[in-house]
Amino acid sequence: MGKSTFLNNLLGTKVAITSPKPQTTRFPIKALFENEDGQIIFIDTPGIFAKAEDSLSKKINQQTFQALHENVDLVLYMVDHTRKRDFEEGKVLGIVRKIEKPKILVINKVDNTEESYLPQYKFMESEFKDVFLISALNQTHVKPLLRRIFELLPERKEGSDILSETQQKGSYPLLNMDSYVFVAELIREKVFLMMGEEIPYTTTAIVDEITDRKNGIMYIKARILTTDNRYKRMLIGAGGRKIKELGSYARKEIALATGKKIYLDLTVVTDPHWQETYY
Ligand SMILES: Nc1nc2c(ncn2[C@@H]2O[C@H](COP(=O)(O)OP(=O)(O)O)[C@@H](O)[C@H]2O)c(=O)[nH]1
Ligand SMILES: [Mg+2]
Repeated sequence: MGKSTFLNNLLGTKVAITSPKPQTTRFPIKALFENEDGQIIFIDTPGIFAKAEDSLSKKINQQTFQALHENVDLVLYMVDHTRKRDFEEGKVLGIVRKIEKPKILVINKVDNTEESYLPQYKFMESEFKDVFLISALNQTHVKPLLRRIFELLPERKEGSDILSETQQKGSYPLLNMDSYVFVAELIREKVFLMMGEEIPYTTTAIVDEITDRKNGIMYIKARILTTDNRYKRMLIGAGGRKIKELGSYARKEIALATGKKIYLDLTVVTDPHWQETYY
């Protein structure tokens, strides 16, 4: 799709994890964009689950819906022309239609011309006054889109601090995640990137400890939770190779993000109820 990629590349720093698998994002992510024209708080949302049967999908849908109806001034509706329009896409359009705020249709992945279902999205162009064809990956046409966003956003009076209106748990530009959650997200991303189709959806990551040690090393203790011993075995891999690889990939990125040397103590735990406990 590209929502999280769009936000990361616009900010020039990673705030949201991304992967080729659908439903990578699990909760709305708030981040602050600033340039000479002003400030924008972006909310990156998960996609909508058409069939929300398990408790996690239900919670994700509920939070996404809530985020869209919270004090939002403008909606960017992003579609991926390389994917066939399906039932889920129809459901999202239904939700977007009901929001009485300025809306921009953003057709993403114009860099990919190999596979296109663009004709299936054409009918939307008459519904949206503003349509932008962009590449979130290459930042193509992102500048004019940004200019239009600034035009459509209501102007706040000078001195009114938009940041005070939002929860501030994270550090700039990430507004609603502390370092524990952000590091857990980076670990979860590696599971999405390195494991097969099924496993990412059976897992989450929890960070239990982040300590700056005297020797300059940042010690991080984290767990990957999965619902079944079968998945646990796959996450650990033969001779512990998979978890080692996962940990090393995550560690490198955390080191890059923090500028510190990282010791990552990562274990895999079976917990069939993590969906209820942690989401
Ligand atoms: N070719 C291409 N791939 C993209 C583009 N934007 C995102 N992607 C890829 O699409 C996949 C899903 O992106 P992601 O940002 O996680 O989508 P989200 O689920 O909407 O947040 C990732 O593998 C991205 O690298 C783009 O403009 N062009
Ligand atoms: Mg996402």
